[in-house]
Amino acid sequence: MTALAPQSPPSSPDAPVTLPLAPDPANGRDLSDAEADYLFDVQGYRILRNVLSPLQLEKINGWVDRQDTDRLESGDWVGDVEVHTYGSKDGLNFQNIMEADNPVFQELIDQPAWIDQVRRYIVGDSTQHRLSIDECFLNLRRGGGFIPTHSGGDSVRFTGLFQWLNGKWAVGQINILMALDDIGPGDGGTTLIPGSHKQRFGHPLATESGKSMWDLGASGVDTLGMCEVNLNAGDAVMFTDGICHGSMPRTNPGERRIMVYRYSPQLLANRLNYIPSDEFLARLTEAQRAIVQPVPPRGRPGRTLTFQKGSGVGG
Ligand SMILES: O=C(O)CCC(=O)C(=O)O
Ligand SMILES: [Fe+2]
Repeated sequence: MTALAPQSPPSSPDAPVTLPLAPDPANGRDLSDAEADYLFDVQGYRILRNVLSPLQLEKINGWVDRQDTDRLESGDWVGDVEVHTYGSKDGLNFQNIMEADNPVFQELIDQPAWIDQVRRYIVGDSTQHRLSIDECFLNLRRGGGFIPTHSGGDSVRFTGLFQWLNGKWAVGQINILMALDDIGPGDGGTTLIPGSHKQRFGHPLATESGKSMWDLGASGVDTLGMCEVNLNAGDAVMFTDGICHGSMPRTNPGERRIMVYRYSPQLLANRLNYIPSDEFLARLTEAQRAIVQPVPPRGRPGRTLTFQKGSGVGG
């Protein structure tokens, strides 16, 4: 990993580097919109502090504490929330977490702390495009676990689209990754390479081996240029899905708890295609329903849907 000023010098060229909790180029003052846009454009991420209140954290962690996480496995359901994993090491995901039986998960669909920023970069003031939730999950990760490095500007993925076109933003996906407890050294923090949503070359390790960083199982430690994002409980990192990112391995005892709400224009199909339940739709506000189901499904009246266990869910 490489060092980011003004961090203390790493002990070796490969020593992990930690991104500042709140990048502070303005020396404590709030950034103007132009400054914030500039940094988001060139860096591809933004740290959002205290976006979850202590009460929201308590409700979310309380929900997790009530789950039998030692016994649950991929393919199980907790109400309308599906237990899932993207691979053996990335831990347990509670997918479609917005339907979990506590209103806090619903509240976060249009959480004021981030929704306007997200909307602005993805759909702006367009009357044609609508904002939608692409995926939302809560992730638990224990000893040795990490998510391999993935994404980067060299790969063609619509979720990685990041453009300023004809005077407007056109961003394909923005992730809000929230820390549910403090995430520091050894906790398996998210890692990213600032600016790599614009990279033109694949990662050298992948190019040399002819395999993707994901298939190589490269963690943040193995990925040149990675920086570790340390967060306090309630903070979030907002990033374009086009940035090259992954995580450090979890080496501390216990588990890392995070949640990710991903937003996209509605033209990008919902990643795992959970169909919102009628009960859930009924309790959403109009603004939330517009994000959860921007275009209601159409079909012959009376037709019913058949769901297939496990289909389409995987890394
Ligand atoms: O688990 C992490 O820290 C990163 C998750 C991730 O890759 C994502 O949210 O896109
Ligand atoms: Fe990712």
